[in-house]
Amino acid sequence: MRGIKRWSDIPSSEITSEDIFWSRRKFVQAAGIVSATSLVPPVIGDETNEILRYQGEVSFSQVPPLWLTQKIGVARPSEFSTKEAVTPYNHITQHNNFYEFGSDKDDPAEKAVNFNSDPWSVEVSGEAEVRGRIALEDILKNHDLEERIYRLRCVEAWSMVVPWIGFPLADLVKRLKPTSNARYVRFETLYDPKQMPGQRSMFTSIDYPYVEGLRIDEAVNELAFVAVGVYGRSLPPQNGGPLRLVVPWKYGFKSIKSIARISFTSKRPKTTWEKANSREYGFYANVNPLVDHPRWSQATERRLPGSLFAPKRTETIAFNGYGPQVAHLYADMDLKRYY
Ligand SMILES: Nc1nc2c(c(=O)[nH]1)N[C@H]1C(S)=C(S)[C@@H](COP(=O)(O)O)O[C@H]1N2
Ligand SMILES: [Mo]
Repeated sequence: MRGIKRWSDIPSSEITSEDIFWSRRKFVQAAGIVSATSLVPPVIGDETNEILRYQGEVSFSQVPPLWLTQKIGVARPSEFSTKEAVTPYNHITQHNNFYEFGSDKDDPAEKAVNFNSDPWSVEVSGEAEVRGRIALEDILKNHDLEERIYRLRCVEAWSMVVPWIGFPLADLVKRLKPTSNARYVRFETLYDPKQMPGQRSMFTSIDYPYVEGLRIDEAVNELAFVAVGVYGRSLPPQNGGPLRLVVPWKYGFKSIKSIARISFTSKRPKTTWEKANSREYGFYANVNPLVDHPRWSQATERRLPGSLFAPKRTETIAFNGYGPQVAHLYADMDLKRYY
């Protein structure tokens, strides 16, 4: 295991200590809270003790179970969080890719409002000592939750900064005890056409259930994360509630939502986007400004939110800026070939 590192990956020209202070403070004010702590600027470069919370109104037909709300409520900040300004809650929850609920960015928020994910369980199979169906509560009871503010870079060349709540994927993988034959972890999204209109559509461009996968060494990297919340709340269905993957150094499509199955395999799983178009989407999908998508450049990205008249275009960084933590995983690979 490598030691915990502090963040120093953000070009200092892009963010000032004042930005950090005002982004947190504006957030707290917008939420209508005036607490003593909100008036005290955090010591820059130090961890603040509070996680970001969205206090505005949200309405979903499903109220998260109390134990989950309580568990999320005691999440702690993480050293791995970026200090960049976070994307507002409304953008994170209303600009989504979740083809099971439609292919327009505003489809998931609209069509997943009634998604019922309680009770939820995950079926574990394959090359692991622990197999079978595990209830969400049993998955979570062994893990303390933390907030990880990560950049999310979509292959479509937009990006956001998201305050996820969850726990390291490595801790779950270790608990499931993969055998020595396990070289990959395969994830599958729920298949439930009654609840997911995209799975009933005749015009779908991808196969369901949605499948993703990681090499085991990628899966146990300290940055690979399982999210169950965002902005101090449980994860809304459009963001992949109740349980999703977050792999911040890879294009967003690797961060599979609403996981219902996990299996350990000796062979590389066939993943959804690679199956749909292997020339455009690879298994690795590491963020890489030097390898363009066949139909567009990956050298820059549009940071959300931005307006048509004032788009925030920034340079895309290799491994989405997480190179110090993950570049060693690909040291002997030709990343132009294994895109
Ligand atoms: N099951 C499933 N997972 C998915 C997707 C999807 O369509 N279905 N879209 C992916 C893509 S392309 C991106 S960019 C992210 C978006 O996550 P967000 O909506 O929480 O920002 O989810 C990923 N996970
Ligand atoms: Mo994406």
